[in-house]
Amino acid sequence: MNNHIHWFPGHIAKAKSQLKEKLKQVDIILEVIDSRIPYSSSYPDIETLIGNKLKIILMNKSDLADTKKTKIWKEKLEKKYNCPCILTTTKNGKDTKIIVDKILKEASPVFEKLKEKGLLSRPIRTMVVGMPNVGKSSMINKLTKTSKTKTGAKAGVTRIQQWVRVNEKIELLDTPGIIPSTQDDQTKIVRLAMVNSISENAYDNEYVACELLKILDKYYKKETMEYYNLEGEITVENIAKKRNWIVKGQLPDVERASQFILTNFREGKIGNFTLDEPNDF
Ligand SMILES: Nc1nc2c(ncn2[C@@H]2O[C@H](COP(=O)(O)OP(=O)(O)OP(=O)(O)O)[C@@H](O)[C@H]2O)c(=O)[nH]1
Ligand SMILES: [Mg+2]
Repeated sequence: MNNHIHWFPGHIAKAKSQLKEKLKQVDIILEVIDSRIPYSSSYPDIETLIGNKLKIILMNKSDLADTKKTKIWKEKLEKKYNCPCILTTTKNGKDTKIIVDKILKEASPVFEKLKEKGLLSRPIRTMVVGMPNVGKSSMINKLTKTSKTKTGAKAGVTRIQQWVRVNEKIELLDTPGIIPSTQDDQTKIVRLAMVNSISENAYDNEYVACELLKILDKYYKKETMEYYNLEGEITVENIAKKRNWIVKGQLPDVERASQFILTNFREGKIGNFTLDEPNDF
């Protein structure tokens, strides 16, 4: 079977051109990435897209990631992009003050300049960008303490750009998740599929579940063996057999098991795991 994954729907192509148009109006970029795949969910060559705009990285879904590796990734990203990086989760509202303060601090030089020129002060305009499903809209709802933007557990929920106000000092622009149009780095795309950042129509569940199990076997063997109560190898077949999921011909129901494994991982049921190994990048 050809397992090459390619997903670049029309709404993403449109979102990218709209993002470039809006760039002139914004002072600072919040790039939201998924802490479980900090490398694979960072938009490659983001500078080409956003130019030299100020940037803050939010390593979101940190509640689902491996705390030790998250810390290493934070330092790596701060060094690489020369910008602040904040660990966040939208599961509580604890991070909102830190984010708001950081936006005010980072954007203050822009406003000092405007004041010097005698221009009227206006709210800081912040554009929230990132790959699909990383939690951009959820983060905006936390920051505004509302449900103004639509969220959902699949890729491509936000289809339009939308301005919302945090307070009299900050405005946020929610944007649809974007991915590059060329997807030569298949390791990256498969990892995006693992965390549900690309449409499930674009890949084969069994293939993605098998690739996920290879990573779990390498770095999180004990937790995975325990969660699935396995004695033998960590494979989709063995997980199906263990649960007595058998189809015609006494074969293990690999499709059912694959979906189950992906859901368990995405919900953090097996454990808090990071798939991009900091030392590999
Ligand atoms: N565990 C956990 N789940 C989160 C977090 N942030 C968002 N989610 C969940 O992730 C899913 C996607 O969230 P959205 O806010 O819709 O993501 P988005 O980046 O706006 O997605 P698109 O609009 O499709 O690009 C939802 O099911 C959220 O509940 C987080 O910090 N931790
Ligand atoms: Mg959204």
